[in-house]
Amino acid sequence: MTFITKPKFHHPKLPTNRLGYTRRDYEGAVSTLCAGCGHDSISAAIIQACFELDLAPHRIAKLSGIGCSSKTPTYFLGASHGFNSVHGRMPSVLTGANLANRDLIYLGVSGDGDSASIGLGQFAHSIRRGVDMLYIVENNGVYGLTKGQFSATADKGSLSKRGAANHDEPIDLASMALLLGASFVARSFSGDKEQLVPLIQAAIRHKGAAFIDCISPCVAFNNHPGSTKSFDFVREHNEAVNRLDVMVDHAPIAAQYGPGELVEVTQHDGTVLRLRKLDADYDPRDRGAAISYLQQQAAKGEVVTGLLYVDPESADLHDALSTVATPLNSLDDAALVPGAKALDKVNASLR
Ligand SMILES: Cc1ncc(C[n+]2csc(CCOP(=O)(O)OP(=O)(O)O)c2C)c(N)n1
Ligand code: SF4
Ligand SMILES: [Mg+2]
Repeated sequence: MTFITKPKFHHPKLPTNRLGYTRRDYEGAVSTLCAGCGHDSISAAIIQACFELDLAPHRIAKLSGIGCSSKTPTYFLGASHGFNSVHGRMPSVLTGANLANRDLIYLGVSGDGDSASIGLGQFAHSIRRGVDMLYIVENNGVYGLTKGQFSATADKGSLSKRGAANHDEPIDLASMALLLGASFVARSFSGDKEQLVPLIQAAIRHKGAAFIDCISPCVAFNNHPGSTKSFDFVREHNEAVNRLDVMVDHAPIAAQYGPGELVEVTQHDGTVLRLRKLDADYDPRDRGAAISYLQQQAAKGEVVTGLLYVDPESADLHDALSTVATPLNSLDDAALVPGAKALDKVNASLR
């Protein structure tokens, strides 16, 4: 993969976070994506979210598949662990890494082709198993990297750049994630950083499978009239159900939002999600209602965004499997080779 390294110098007065890092310390190589690609805005949102959460870059592992979206981990968190896997196979690689070392923060970055087309099975199983991760799909409705074929998230009737209509029903990944049992589900838009940054922060602090479907227009192949994944279409049909402030242990990361009823949800690690309701009837703690709301609004051509669902009592795959708390590479010989007596005991318990 080609990339251009960014010069490391920066202004000595750049603000630092509680770890002493500047925002620049969370950047990666210079992006080689098309100018204006939505994916670059998502990279910028991830950089801001991690800087503000005071995360040590070496504590994060970013994994991806293949596609323009899957290239983006090269452009953020240059000092973090990274693994660029095979098309559609990121979820199983992430699951394996997470099982081997639960001490890292896992960030899965994928595209709509990568997750809804070739990787649909992998997406589904990582979500239903409750792998502790933020899984983000940079959803542009096309295979950008291979020059604009419809992906499985393209809306029925949506037009390609050359005017051909898509005849297939779309897969709505947010609805699927809800059906599959994800304990955190959100949808956002690459052009709305105010909404996206706190959603990323809340998802990172969430325990279990957190999924964000982020509409991210492809300016080269899917930003024309007739596309339902263009900047203009999403701006005109964006219906945000709530706005979010994330309060971590030390101080609130506050955003400026208009009036509305406030709801507070405390997550497993003490993070408080302060939600300002924009739709008075929407309750993000009701999975069934979220699923039907998404379907109703999709039928009207609306793109519902915001925190769609959160389970504050969430559990993850390690809880289900009762795995050892220590990362496997830190276990000593006594733990790894407990001896014949321990083996006999295990065998006896299985008879
Ligand atoms: C096994 C396999 N099949 C097909 C391809 C070709 N291929 C590369 S990227 C891609 C689609 C990428 O689309 P998406 O995941 O939506 O990412 P985008 O480029 O739109 O961000 C395809 C079909 C491949 N690399 N490997
Ligand atoms: S082809 Fe589309 S998805 Fe790929 S970099 Fe260009 S604008 Fe982005
Ligand atoms: Mg795509």
